[in-house]
Amino acid sequence: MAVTIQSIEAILVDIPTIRPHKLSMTTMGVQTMVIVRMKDSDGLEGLGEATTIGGLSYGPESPEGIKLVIDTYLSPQLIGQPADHINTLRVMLERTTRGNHLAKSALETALLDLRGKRLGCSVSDLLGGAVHRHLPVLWTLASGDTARDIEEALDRIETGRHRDFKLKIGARPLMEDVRHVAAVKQALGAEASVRVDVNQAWDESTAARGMAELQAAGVDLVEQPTPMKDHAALVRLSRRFHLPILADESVADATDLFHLSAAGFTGAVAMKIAKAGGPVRALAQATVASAAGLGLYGGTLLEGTIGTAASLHAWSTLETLHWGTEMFGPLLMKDDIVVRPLTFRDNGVELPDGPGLGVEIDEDKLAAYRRKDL
Ligand code: MUC
Ligand code: MG
Repeated sequence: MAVTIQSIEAILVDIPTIRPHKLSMTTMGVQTMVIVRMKDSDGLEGLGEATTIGGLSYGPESPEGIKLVIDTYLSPQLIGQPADHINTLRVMLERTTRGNHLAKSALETALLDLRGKRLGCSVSDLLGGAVHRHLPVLWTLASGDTARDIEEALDRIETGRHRDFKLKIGARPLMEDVRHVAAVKQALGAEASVRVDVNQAWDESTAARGMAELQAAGVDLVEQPTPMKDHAALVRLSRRFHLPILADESVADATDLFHLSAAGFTGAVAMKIAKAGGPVRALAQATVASAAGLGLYGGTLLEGTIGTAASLHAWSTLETLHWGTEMFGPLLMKDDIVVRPLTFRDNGVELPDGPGLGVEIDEDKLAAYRRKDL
């Protein structure tokens, strides 16, 4: 008899960050994870996770909304269905429920974890097999203070934790941001790659000036300088400067990327399992990027260990990640809810061993950090 989905629980978990994380749209002091626990009729459990950044400041899905959508709309469709039919279940949810990609990503992750555990293989095996078992990981500097950012970066370089850095800018006046970035780049030297993420904060003319200044300061990559829907601005900027652009909010899935590329965009794309609605559709974006000659980057919505592991299993199946990854989410949080945290070393992270995601919940930690009133 087919193994069916028996129960799905969506749990809100709040963990403070190690320091305030300042982005152009908000400052985070805590990260909220929606942890999905999906049980099948044999009692096996699959884990999934959805996060966003600063409640609703990043996009239209909030942690509380994700839990509500899973509990009220998505779980009732999945309960009783064969747990192994992952593609069929994805198609079904796409037909019945628009958007809600973060919630769908958490559920697809749990289905993949469950299937991997059943077959005794890892999620990357389910996706065709890992090409790499160690993936590069950068660190995001976002304390809001230049001296503190430099100190933090030098510590990460010295300990072999990270060698590449992404600076969050866009909240301050342009030239203040440029001076901040130039000072960090100068302090870190030629060996360290310094990139910036503007999170849509600039209009096109500010972006043009900013890119000229950042190019001169030795920055390697500018992420999402202009508003997500303004594809034309991204195309024009990418053709005007040799400093490459990383498209993030503008490209949720393969279709977005196809349109951006067909319009003449050159540069790279930040894949995120959350934006795409799960690991499988995130990898479809990689196929479009490769065909279009765009660079690949493994992106995060600052997930904890479960969502980070799911992303790593997906990115590990790709031959080349031109700009590496930013899968540092667990390191931004003060604590973890898993038994064995990921191993970060040599400017990167190890792909966890299976079965499934290779991640196990620490029940005491989960009980301590789960939100009590929901
Ligand atoms: C984003 O916009 O890229 C990734 C790293 C970080 O600090 O924020 C995220 C989201
Ligand atoms: Mg970004």
